[in-house]
Amino acid sequence: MVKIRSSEITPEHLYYSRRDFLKGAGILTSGSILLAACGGRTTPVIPTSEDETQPQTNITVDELGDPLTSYIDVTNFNNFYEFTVDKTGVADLAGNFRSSPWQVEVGGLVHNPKVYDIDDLRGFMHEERIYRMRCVEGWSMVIPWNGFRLASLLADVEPMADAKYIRFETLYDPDQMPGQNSAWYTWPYIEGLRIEEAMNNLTLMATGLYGKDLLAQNGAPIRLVVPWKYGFKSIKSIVKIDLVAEQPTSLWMAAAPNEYGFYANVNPEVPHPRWSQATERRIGESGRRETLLFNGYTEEVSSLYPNQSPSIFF
Ligand SMILES: Nc1nc2c(c(=O)[nH]1)N[C@H]1C(S)=C(S)[C@@H](COP(=O)(O)O)O[C@H]1N2
Ligand SMILES: [Mo]
Repeated sequence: MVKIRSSEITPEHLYYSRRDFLKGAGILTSGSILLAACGGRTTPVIPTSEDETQPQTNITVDELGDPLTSYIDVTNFNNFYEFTVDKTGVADLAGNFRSSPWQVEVGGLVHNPKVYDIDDLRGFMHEERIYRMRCVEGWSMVIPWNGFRLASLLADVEPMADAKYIRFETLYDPDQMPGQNSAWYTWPYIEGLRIEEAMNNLTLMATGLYGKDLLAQNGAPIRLVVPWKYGFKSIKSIVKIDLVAEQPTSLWMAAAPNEYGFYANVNPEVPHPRWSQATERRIGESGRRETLLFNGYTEEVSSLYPNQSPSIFF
């Protein structure tokens, strides 16, 4: 059950640069600006039925001993702006989302471009991975994902030598995703990784959680999970993956270039321009926890960033 006060959460979208504000204000009434600014407010979620098909996992804690976040919370407290900026309203609005049939087109600078049916992707070796997820807003969860390594998919398409980055794209379908009518953002949602980050053992393409197929609110049928970076990098409901030579511009970089950079590696000592990142609220717990460098995955990822320059924390 999510019990969390709005004062503990800092919505990602609250303020914009003057340029973006003017762009939005030309289209929206002042009333809707106010509404958007309240979008991060949260109310307790009441499960609608006892019949939540029981999630399956034998694991109860992560490698640090932190308990898993409940299935109810993982599936009812979400950031998915294609539906709504209200975290407790995503599950309901995503209820009729069609995640099948689904294809993922993988191309760009590869020798072997392919269009995968989602069932083809189920053929990649699936594993269970328990990861902490730290949202840039200052809340976090521990989630048992099911998925396969992005490295396996990349090996299948054979990146060319000049492929330096990967660009991911979410479905664009405003009829199903009403939030995509919002003029505040440049849809579709885009994210990117450096190729070495994509190849890292931790980088997962998730198709399920708690042993069940992903629900729409968590990014069905397939999403990225990059646990050492802020949650917004873990793009949902992916339809297109391109290997590219230049660093992609993400939706968040375009929306608020002073606030969200390309790397977004978790670091408690580097505040967001509008709030501290030193602590976080673990959903389901009271009080706050200290945020860990690289979200606790330093050992696994530090070789990616040999000189730890400040730019990798923005
Ligand atoms: N396409 C898309 N992917 C997205 C988002 C989004 O709004 N759209 N939100 C991101 C943010 S800010 C977070 S914290 C995580 C939340 O994932 P969850 O709802 O499955 O916990 O998804 C990320 N992926
Ligand atoms: Mo987030």
